[in-house]
Amino acid sequence: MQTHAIPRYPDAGWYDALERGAKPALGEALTLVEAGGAEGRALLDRLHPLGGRAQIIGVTGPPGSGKSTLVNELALHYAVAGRRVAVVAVDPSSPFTGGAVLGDRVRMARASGNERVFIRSASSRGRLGGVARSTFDFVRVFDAVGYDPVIVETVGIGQSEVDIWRIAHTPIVVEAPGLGDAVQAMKAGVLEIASIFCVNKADQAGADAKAAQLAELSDRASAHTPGWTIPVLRTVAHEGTGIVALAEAIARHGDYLHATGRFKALERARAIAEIRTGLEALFVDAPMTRAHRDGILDRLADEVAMRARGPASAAQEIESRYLAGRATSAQTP
Ligand SMILES: Nc1nc2c(ncn2[C@@H]2O[C@H](COP(=O)(O)OP(=O)(O)OP(=O)(O)O)[C@@H](O)[C@H]2O)c(=O)[nH]1
Ligand SMILES: [Mg+2]
Repeated sequence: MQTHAIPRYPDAGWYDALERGAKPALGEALTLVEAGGAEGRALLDRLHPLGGRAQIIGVTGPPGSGKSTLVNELALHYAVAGRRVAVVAVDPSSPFTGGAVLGDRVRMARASGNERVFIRSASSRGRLGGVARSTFDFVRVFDAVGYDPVIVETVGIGQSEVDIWRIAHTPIVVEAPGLGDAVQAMKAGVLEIASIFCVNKADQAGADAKAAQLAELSDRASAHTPGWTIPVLRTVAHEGTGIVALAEAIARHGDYLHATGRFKALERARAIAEIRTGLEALFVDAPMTRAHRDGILDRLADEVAMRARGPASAAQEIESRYLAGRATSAQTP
């Protein structure tokens, strides 16, 4: 086999390697878009026309229900079938304290060693709003360079995770016996948009009760999805049991989305969410990050917490320091 030097960004050879989905170029591309600079944005726009084919699978559920283990098995299933599959593991840790998904690295070790699987975690890396934007952007890159499906794993409890969840074509809720409360999750709006329910840890006591609970929710939720009955599946992720049936249900759901035109409708909804995220990046995340860097956020936080001024006035100060020029030019056509 001939050996070539690894093409460098931004040579033409690098783009070719990226568009073929080559791992080194892909890793660099993700780092570039994650940095959020002009180069990353230009790259995303360049890749944009290539995308729109991948089925995006969202996997959410309470902590410890076995999502990462399940995603690992699912990714291997697709890899064995000859597909290239990407996993985005969303780390919802605080933007300024950082965090790691060490457990996930262990749980997904098997799949990450496979040449057809690319796993990347999205964390906020010190920037507010970074998780949602990184996740959107990573999914777009993977889709553009031929990874299909793209699986996004996120803990489904907070509001921001629900937002990330909305980019999925096929949202799957993973519950486990004795863990989490389906009704509680429903309050967070997660179950309302599920396409597939999965009772993982079906080897444990209480699986029947959990399945019965989800079947009841499926009856109610399926009323909102004409033509699609939300299946309640059982898996034992660490043994790989039930993975084939899960993959079949995901494929059927993909067919349903295309046949009913819902795939296109979801793409449009995602476009709006991405435009919003882009605006938030410009008008919220960027000034907050700069204020943090300049020490102004700290001072304002103290002043507001000590009741020396109101939060609106603090927001006003950040606006006039970092956005005033922008606002004026935005208002002038
Ligand atoms: N008995 C049993 N254990 C399982 C099963 N699936 C996963 N586990 C175990 O459950 C634990 C949690 O699994 P994870 O895959 O990390 O769960 P998770 O939902 O990704 O957890 P977070 O990412 O922290 O929210 C691990 O120790 C797994 O080995 C299963 O089907 N049965
Ligand atoms: Mg996990």
